[in-house]
Amino acid sequence: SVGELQTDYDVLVIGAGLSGCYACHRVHELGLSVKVLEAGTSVGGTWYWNRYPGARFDSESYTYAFYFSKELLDEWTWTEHYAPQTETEQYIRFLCDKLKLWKDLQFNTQILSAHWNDSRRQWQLTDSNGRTYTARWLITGIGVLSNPTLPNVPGLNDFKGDAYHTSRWPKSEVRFEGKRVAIIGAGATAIQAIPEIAKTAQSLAVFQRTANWTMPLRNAKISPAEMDQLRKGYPSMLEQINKTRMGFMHGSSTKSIWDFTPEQREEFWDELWALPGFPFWLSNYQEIMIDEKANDLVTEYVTRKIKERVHDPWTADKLIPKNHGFGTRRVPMETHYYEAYNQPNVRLVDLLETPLERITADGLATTTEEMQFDIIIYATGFAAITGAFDAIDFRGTNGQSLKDEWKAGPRTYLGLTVQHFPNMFMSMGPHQAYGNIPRSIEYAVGWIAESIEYCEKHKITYFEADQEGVQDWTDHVHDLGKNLLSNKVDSWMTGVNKNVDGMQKRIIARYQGAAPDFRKKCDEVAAAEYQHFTKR
Ligand code: NA7
Repeated sequence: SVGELQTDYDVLVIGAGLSGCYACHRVHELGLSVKVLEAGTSVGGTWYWNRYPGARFDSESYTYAFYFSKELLDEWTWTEHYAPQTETEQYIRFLCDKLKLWKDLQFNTQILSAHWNDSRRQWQLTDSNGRTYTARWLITGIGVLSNPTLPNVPGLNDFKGDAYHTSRWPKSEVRFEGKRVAIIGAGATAIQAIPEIAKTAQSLAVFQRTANWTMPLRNAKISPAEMDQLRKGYPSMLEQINKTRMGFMHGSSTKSIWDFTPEQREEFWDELWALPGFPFWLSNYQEIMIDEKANDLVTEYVTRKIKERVHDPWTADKLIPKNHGFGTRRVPMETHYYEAYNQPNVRLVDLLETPLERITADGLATTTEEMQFDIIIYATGFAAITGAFDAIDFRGTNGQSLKDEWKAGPRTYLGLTVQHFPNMFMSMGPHQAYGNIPRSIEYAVGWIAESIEYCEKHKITYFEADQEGVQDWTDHVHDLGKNLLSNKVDSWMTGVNKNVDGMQKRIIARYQGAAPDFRKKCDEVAAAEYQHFTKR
């Protein structure tokens, strides 16, 4: 019988980031065998790859982490309110030590394909060296922003200097002293990196296509006494996080912008602006993400903030986004970003006016200028969300490819499973609640582990989302996104990447309801013995 067919492992996990590490732990608790296959040389995922200067959390460290173990919470110390990449990478290594995960993590293993074998009811994965791995269950922990992309211009291989994508940053230190540096991109990554690079580079030219709205991060060190207080506060923090829409401490406001005078609004915005982190975006008036008139008002407020800080009027004007309102794309957090443009060694180039034409042997060329550089940094982002899946040849029942299945946009059941892909679960796949990603991962992986436990207990060897479940969920996710201004703008959040064929059109890639509603729905499905799953 099917049950007697051997597999290498009970469970295979792709990716050793936060998802993969926690999945490994949960599978250990089930007493099943597991292997986590990771392309990098060690753990960390996003926090392994993105080691560019200035890389750090935009979310409070103590909320952007796991909460499942009191011991881990008690023993880990954060030293900054918004942890730098190095500290987060250490945190993930600490998890692996404490949870004894290392023996089941396999590095330098890039998975190229994952094929379902219907008659054997198992997954077979193949890595870039042709090695294969089989398991009855597959969990993907391949990330949301993990498949980096470069500009689609000619000459990328011609450049003789050093070139780096920010998410493929070398482990050895990159020094900028005496160097002419170019950075392409103006997203969250570039906005963190630019002020850091500007400190030492001989010159830094920023090549910006679309400007982004930002907010001040206002990072600070955490003293040991403060960390003690934070630790005592974990239970109430968790309670608060579990209530909010995005899984952060900052809840949505119930205030209507139209109930207040311009002076009162100004006062409210000044208060929010003075707070560290996300509140100005997440706790603003309830209409700002759905009503263009309300959005125009807040956009005007942030415009003034930029003008106050950038000395050169031409540069200030270029740093003000023209084609989208505040908050309709992911809002990067900044530290001395605008001040960097006041330094004599920093120059902004507007690629909307003079587009990038090609990379050359000694620099790059726009439509009007050829420039020489020693280092080119690509802060050009990712084939986001579905892009991580596109990088692996997933084949389900009847050899069905996942790329084809999602040709017109992702179709999932609960963002956790896909029809025609039995026994496969996604942590942070499309149509999941994002926001506070570690909190979402903790929930998703928990749900997945419980599903596998249920199947094992009931001798279910085939577990597949059905057509109706997928249709209803996909419709529901689309409905939730209907009125949001963010869905009318090109960004990674709407699945657009102009460098990639097939990613030119906006899609609904994320669940945009409230995180507590998402969890409630998934809990209900599980409680109803996995409604809309085919179980054999
Ligand atoms: P993003 O936010 O996707 O930003 C990528 C940036 O690169 C963005 O400014 C792009 O401009 C720019 N880009 C991409 N391709 C080109 C070309 N060909 N020419 C010029 N400029 C280009 O990625 P990040 O890494 O900054 O941040 C990712 C997320 O990580 C972030 O939102 C946080 O959630 C954490 P465009 O906007 O397309 O005009």
